[in-house]
Order: sequence, then C-alpha cells, then structure tokens
Amino acid sequence: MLPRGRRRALGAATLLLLVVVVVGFFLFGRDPECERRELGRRDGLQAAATLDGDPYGSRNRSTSNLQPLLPPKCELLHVAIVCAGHNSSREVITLVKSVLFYRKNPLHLHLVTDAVARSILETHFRTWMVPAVAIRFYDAEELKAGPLISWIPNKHYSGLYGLMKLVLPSILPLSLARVVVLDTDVTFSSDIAELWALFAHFSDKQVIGLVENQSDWYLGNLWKNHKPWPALGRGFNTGVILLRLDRLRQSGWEQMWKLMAKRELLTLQATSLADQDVFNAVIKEHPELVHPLPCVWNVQLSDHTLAERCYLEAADLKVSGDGRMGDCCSLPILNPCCSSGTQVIHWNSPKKLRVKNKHAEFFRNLHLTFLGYDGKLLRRELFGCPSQLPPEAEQLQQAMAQLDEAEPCFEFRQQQLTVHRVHITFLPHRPPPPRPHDVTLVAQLSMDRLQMLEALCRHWPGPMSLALYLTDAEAQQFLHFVGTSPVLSARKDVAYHVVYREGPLYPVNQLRNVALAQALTSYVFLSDIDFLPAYSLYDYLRASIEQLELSSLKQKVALVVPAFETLHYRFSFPNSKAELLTLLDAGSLHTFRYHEWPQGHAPTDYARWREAQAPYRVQWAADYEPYVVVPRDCPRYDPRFVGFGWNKVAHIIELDAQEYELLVLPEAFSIHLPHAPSLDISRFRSSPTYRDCLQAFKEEFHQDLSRRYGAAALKYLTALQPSQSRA
Ligand SMILES: *[C@@H]1O[C@H](CO)[C@@H](O)[C@H](O)[C@H]1NC(C)=O
Ligand SMILES: *[C@@H]1O[C@H](CO)[C@@H](O)[C@H](O)[C@H]1NC(C)=O
Ligand SMILES: CC(=O)N[C@H]1CO[C@H](CO)[C@@H](O)[C@@H]1O
Repeated sequence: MLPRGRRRALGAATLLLLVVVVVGFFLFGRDPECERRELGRRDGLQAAATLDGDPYGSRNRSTSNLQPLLPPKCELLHVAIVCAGHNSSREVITLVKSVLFYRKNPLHLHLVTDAVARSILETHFRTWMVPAVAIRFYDAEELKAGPLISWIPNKHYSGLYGLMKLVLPSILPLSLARVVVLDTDVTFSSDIAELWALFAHFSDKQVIGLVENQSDWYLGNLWKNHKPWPALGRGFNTGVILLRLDRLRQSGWEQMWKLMAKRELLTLQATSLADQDVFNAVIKEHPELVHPLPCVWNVQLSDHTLAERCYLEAADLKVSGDGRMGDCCSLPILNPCCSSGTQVIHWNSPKKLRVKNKHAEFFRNLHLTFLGYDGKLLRRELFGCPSQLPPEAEQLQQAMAQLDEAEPCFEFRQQQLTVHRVHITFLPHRPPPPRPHDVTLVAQLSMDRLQMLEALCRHWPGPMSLALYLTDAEAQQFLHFVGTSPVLSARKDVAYHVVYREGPLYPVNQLRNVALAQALTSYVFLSDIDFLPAYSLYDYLRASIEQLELSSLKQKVALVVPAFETLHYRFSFPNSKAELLTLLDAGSLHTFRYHEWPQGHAPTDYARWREAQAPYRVQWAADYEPYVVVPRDCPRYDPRFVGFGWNKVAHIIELDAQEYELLVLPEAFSIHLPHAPSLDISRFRSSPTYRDCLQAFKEEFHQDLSRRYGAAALKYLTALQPSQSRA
C-alpha cells in the first residue's frame, strides 16, 4: 500500500530520525522561536475552529477557550480501536507508536478484534512491555455474528467491522464514561491528552465529538444520481470520535441509531459507508448531540482542498512555492513547533499514502518516521505514574538490573534476559487446511538472508513458519521486498514473524522458538535458512510420516534429514538421491561441515545412508546436531545459547533425554549453500572470552539437565570434554 520511491523516503526518514534524536533534545522546549510558533499553533487551532463560519452554532463556545485543560497528571485515558486482519494490525502498531511518542498519560486501549488481530496484538503488546499501557480485547467475531449489528446489509470495504464503533457504548465496561475512538489509519502528531481535553468543552446535551467531513460527499450530486446518506451539511468524519459513553447509554443510543439505520435502509437498500453513514443520519435528526471538533484533530488527507485549508490556516506556516514546509519544520517530530498545526492525520482513502495532496510529502514523512521508529524507545516510564507492568516484566527488569557489568559474560546474560518485541504473522497468512501428516518448515533469518526466501519457496511447496530478526525500519524494507516478489507474494502459507532487534548478540534460539510456536501443522521440519531441501522432501516427509504411522506410535520419533553442503555459488541442485551421490563422488558436494566439524553429523552415518532403502535408527553421540522432523509439541530450544555455538546441539540432547528415537530417512536430503560467515562466528573465532562464556553456558546447561533428568543425564556430562569444545 506504500507508494513507489518509498525506499528512498524510508532512508530519508531513518536519517531524519537520527538527526531528530541527536538535535531534538537540544531544540525541545528551549528554542524561543519554537515556543513562539508553538503559541502560534494554539492560536491556529482557534483560527481553524472558525473556518467556514459556524453552521452548527456551537463552535464558538466549544473552541473559544483552547488553552487546553489538559487532564491531570497520571489520569488514565481510554482509547478504543476496531481492528481486523493482518494489515490493520500493522497499522494499529504504527498508530499506537505515534500516540505513545507524544503521550504523557497512562493509556487503556480497548481493542475490538477478530481472532487474527487478537493473536497478533496480544503477542505484540505482551512483548512490547510499555509501562502505563493497559490492553483489553473484545471479540469482534462474536459481535459480528450477534444480534447487535449482523442485520445490517453492507458494502463498504471495511465490512461490518466499521459498524462496531456504533456498539461501543454497549460493549465497553459500564464504568467507562468517555472514550476516544480511532480508525487504524490515523497518525498522531501531538499529545492525545489535548484531544481528551476537548471533552471538557462538551455542553450538557452533547455526546459525540466529531470533525467535519472534509469532502463534498454528503452534499450529494457528486455525479448523476449520487445519493449519499442524509447528513448535516458536509457531514462528519468518524476516523476520530470522542464518545461520552455514559450519556449515550442514558439517552438510549442503541435504540436511536438502530431506528435511524432501519428507516434509512428502507430506501437506501444498503449502507455504502458503514458507521459513518449511521452516525451522520442520527446527527442530522439530533444535531444537539454533536460537538464539532477543530478540524486539526482529523485532517483527512485525500485530494480535497478543505483539508489543506484546515492545516494551512491552523498553522503559522511558511509554505514555499514547491509545497515544502518552512525551515523549522524539516523535523516533523519531537519539535512541537513543527507539527504544522495538525494534530491527527487521517489517511482516509483506499489510496492511503498515494494521495496527491500538495503537502502529502510532509505528512508522509511523519508517517514513515513512525513506521521505522524503534518501538523499544517507547518503553520509557511515565515520570511519577505507576508503570502497571505485569509481574513477569517487573521480575525481568529486576534481574536485568542485578547483572554485574564487570562480569566477562555480561553481554551474553543481558541478551538472554532481553524480551524482544514480536509481531507474529506480519503479512497476510492463510494456513492450509489441517491435514494429519502435514509438516511446516521452521527457520529464522535476518535481513542478510532475505535472498534465500524465493529459492526456499521453490524447494518447499508446503507451509513455513519463519522468524525474522529485524529493526522496525528493516521490517518496512522486508514488506517492500515481499511486495515486489511475485514468488513470495503468491505464497500465503508462509508465516513471517518479525522479532525486533535488540542487543549485540543474535538470539538464535529465541527466534527458533518464536517460529516453532507459530507452526500450525502436527509436524515441523527444524531447518536453517541457508539450507535448500530436496524438491521432493515436503511430499516425501508427509508420505513417510504416514507410512511409519508416527502419530499412532507410543515411541517419540525424530526423523533425520541428512545434510550436505556445496561450496559453489553456482551449482545445479540434484533432483534425486542418485544425482546427489554423483555430485558427492565428483567432489562438488560434501557431507555437511565434513572439514570443520565432522562430529556434528557423523552419527547420521552417511556410508550407511548411501545404501539404505529403509529408515534406520542411529544413536545420539556428543555434539550431534542433525536437522530433524518432529511433532510440533517437541521441546523448545534453550534460549541461553545466543550468538554462535551449541544452540542446536543442546536441543538434540534435550530430544535424546526425552527418549526421542532418531530415525534417518533414506531418500531425504537438504543442502547448505555457501555464504559469508556471520558476525557471531567471526566473534567466536577471534574472542577467547566468547569461547569461555559458551563453555560456561554449556556447564550450566548440563547442571540443569542433571536436575531435570537425574542419572540419565550423566552420559551427556561424561561426553562433555573441554577438549571437545567447539573451536
Ligand atoms: C463567535 O464569537 C465572536 C466573539 O465572541 C463573535 O463576534 C462571532 O460572531 C461569533 N461567531 C459565530 C459564528 O457565532
Ligand atoms: C494487505 O496489504 C497488501 C499489500 O501490503 C495487499 O496486497 C492486500 O490486498 C491487503 N490485504 C487485505 C485483506 O487488505
Ligand atoms: C476529505 C474526506 O476524507 N472526505 C470524506 C467524506 O466522507 C466520504 C464518505 O465517508 C469519504 O469518502 C470522503 O473521503
């Protein structure tokens, strides 16, 4: 949905952010010029309010005293958002980032979600751990099927979900008197408390605060037979709403909107614009209910001129001929004088960011800045307000604070304790229908391995669950990467889970665990991103699982997929075991890590595999780390192994300790492609401390094994000789 040239804009946004972070703090609140402009902006709000005269007779009163009556320190502000599906879930995160960036109050987010959005957002907020943000979910699917809204015919692109804004007074807790309702496609450029403060300007009768619609839609006659729903004047836009829930409940809101909607539907057949039509129809009948808000709280960026008039008149702006904002405003965030008078930008058209508005570039930069903004920076405490973090998060913070910086393995321990923000199913995902023998390929990667994805898709036609270790800005590049690849765009059975970067060491096992936890099939193939499976592997594995009747066996089984490697960047991938053996004999393929680390795969017994016609059992031995297919509920990877070394070895030990039988499949294979060594391997090779720390973690791992498996774990300990440590 982002425009072309976005990468350039993203790069610019990132650069901008750097500049902002460095200079922002110096400018912020100090520059007298800035303060003057900030005051100008407030005056501008008043100017904006008197745009167009005052057709509703209440504007003068409502906006005459705009020195905002900001809510008291630590007062909880409530925000409701309706969100369904993968794309909207991404939008919500960007919206919330913009709100968090400027906010000074604790927030309670009320999220009305479908099952997809719920699992995405639940994971995201749990791992984000932002102090003073409470989250509550409401089941949109239950609502959709229920009597409150399902009777409404509807042809708007947001479907029935938009209508859920109408039923908020019924579904939000009765104790809740006020709420700000936001569409997912808005971006804040100021403190939401200033919006909340406008509740204080409501008269006794007013229950709904809205900004006038900035197009001529509701005036009708846009084209022949254009018959919009009834509305007062231009009508109101429902992208940003202030709701007095208490009064709405008292005034019988539910009956009121239902009656209105039913009456209108008699002549109009179907709503064409969902909740907005219904709100407008009610307001037309009961104009006393609405409290018009200054237009800056919902600047509707489409091709219309009213939006432009709003923000230009609202701000004391120098706009040069090419549509660029004045000098001061080259830094759209942090610097309050640069918010151009606009408080909330609403990307309210299906065209979203591609709008042709003259100043769209400026708003787009603000939006891109938040897209790429590092979410962990928003974890800051609110000074003097309770943090309201769950106990686990508090414990983690304490553990982190108790780490000794002088300890040689400090960096590792810090990385082990780090909770990364996780955005599961970052892109639209449609899992295949459940099949009993299905297998999901599980792997993890960072930006430098994106180029493997297309090849992997060609080699593995089945479902995949991939964890990607990215910064917020890289996640946007990744979106673009997938969007421009026909191969990747076509695959809806590949789930991408973004784990946001934090800390110097690669959290390999945490990443694997994220991907593993999101696999939906009964079996998983635990692979690595630089391996390409045999073209037939997916079908062969499913057939093998069925033939071996794995699901009915009492014995737990791990199927071993023998691993090979090529050192050639250009090579023709074998189509069969026979072709593979020919390449092996010709020396263009090797068994995996034969030269550097033979013990990693020796127990697979490649000599036997050459001849094998049937699966054969092998025994665990020290340092064995084969690629295996196991049931989805297999043990997790040990997250203490970060960076390079022993991360898979420990997992195989765990499988063996839990008495998984290791069974090598005679026709299965997977081939490692060459790549430059990772940063972590280089550090491991060059740093004695790195190796000593790894040794220390192995020992801790063995102590834990003995605790959990008693005498049975002794064999792993005797196999652990210091001389065998990986070098
Ligand atoms: C708003 O108030 C000002 C001064 O109080 C008055 O002059 C003006 O006519 C009012 N505007 C409207 C539209 O009522
Ligand atoms: C989600 O966004 C992608 C582009 O990023 C688009 O192609 C797709 O149609 C969208 N899906 C839905 C359900 O809106
Ligand atoms: C400027 C603007 O966003 N106008 C909106 C007014 O309402 C109609 C109907 O909801 C929208 O289509 C316009 O985009």
